[in-house]
Amino acid sequence: MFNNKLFYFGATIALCGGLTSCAVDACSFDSDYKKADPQACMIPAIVDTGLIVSNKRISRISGGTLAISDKSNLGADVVLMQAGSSLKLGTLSSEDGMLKKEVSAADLSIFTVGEIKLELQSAKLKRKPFSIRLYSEPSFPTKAEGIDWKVIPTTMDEGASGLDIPVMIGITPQPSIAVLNHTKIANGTIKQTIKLYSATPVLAIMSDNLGISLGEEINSNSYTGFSQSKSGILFNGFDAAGATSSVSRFDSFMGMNITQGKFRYKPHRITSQLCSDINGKVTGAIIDGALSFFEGQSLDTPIEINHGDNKNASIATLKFGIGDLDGDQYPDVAIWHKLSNSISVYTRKGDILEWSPELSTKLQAKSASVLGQNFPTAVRLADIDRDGVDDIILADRERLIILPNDGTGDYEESIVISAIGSGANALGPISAIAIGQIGSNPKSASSLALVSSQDKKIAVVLNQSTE
Ligand SMILES: [Ca+2]
Ligand SMILES: [Ca+2]
Repeated sequence: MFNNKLFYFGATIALCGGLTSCAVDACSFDSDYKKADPQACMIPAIVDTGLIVSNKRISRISGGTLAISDKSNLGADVVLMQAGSSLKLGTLSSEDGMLKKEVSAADLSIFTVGEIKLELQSAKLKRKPFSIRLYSEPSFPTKAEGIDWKVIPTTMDEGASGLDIPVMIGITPQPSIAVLNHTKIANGTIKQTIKLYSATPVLAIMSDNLGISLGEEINSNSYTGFSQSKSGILFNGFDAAGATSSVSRFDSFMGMNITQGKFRYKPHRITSQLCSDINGKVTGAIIDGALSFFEGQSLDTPIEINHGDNKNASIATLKFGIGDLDGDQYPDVAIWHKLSNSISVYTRKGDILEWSPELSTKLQAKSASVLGQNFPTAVRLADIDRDGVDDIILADRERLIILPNDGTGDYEESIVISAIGSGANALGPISAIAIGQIGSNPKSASSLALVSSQDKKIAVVLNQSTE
């Protein structure tokens, strides 16, 4: 065979020898070359484009359209599958291998939100199933007079010379909403108070301010910061009767220097933000102005961070969120970069957190375009549409912005709520966001609790999406 090729190659060159111009065609190298049969000389034009699916997400509430194409699998059946349930969408055209199918919410009712597989059956060429995410879009009331959300003005603490300033907010598993307030008192120092608002039923909190006094708080549980539990964000508390080493980890908040009871808050480190993923595997904190990440929910074991070729990286960032953005069950980190006003993603590679170009490129562009000239005041990650991967939730002055994530680094849509409330009932610039389940409906999707430090108000925004 090899000799054959050489022979034909040699013959062609020889024939060309005396001419001024001579094309050596590709067939010259083929042992099956037959001058009498030019058709046989053509290189087979099979270009396998693979299985192409138009979108990676489809709404469980409103359905959508899926366009599927596979030129190598004409006539194959297209089936959606999830844990024993399957739905045949149709058959790829025997002419062009395409199928366009409108899928209704009723069609999708056999599936639950999360990952489903799109498979080809009776296919000539075997394909890896294509992963689609079924989501349930959040549904927020848009009118201020809507009964499901309300702005709550925070109250003045007894003995304080200044107003309470809410700085952090969390949703506890009970569920209730916890707000960390800073209050200036007479001698000029800052003390930490905590108010808990019962959230069941939500309307009840609006009229009853269930503030807990500082004394009560110290005698039972004290809270030092925010972390997250399986049910949402909560203050990371410690029991006053059984102090653990974790107490000294959160030396001070926002410049506080306080000594209370037998616990000493050391002033040498200022932790202004604290947040972990929902399972407590990674914690991020801004300590003395620098962002650091740690193993677990303590601040003992730092995780090295590698910015790689991320041109947007800046260490001066003050906003970040932790969650699972690619669905591998391991927490990823989203960091806002001040220089480019964009957000990028870092994933765990062994012992370090490494910049992920795959998960960052489109998000950097999307976040920069949606933010425009405004810097975000809060960045959080949570699965607001329950498709199994966390979404990016941002505040940018009065705006609440949700960037639904498809798990592969693409962010096609964005949900922008231009303001929470209006007139006297407006929340004002949002300074902190908490996401978790609120309300009595266990099927309800995650809701939002928002703080405006500037306006000294908090707001509860119920997500009414129940699939
Ligand atoms: Ca992950
Ligand atoms: Ca999601």
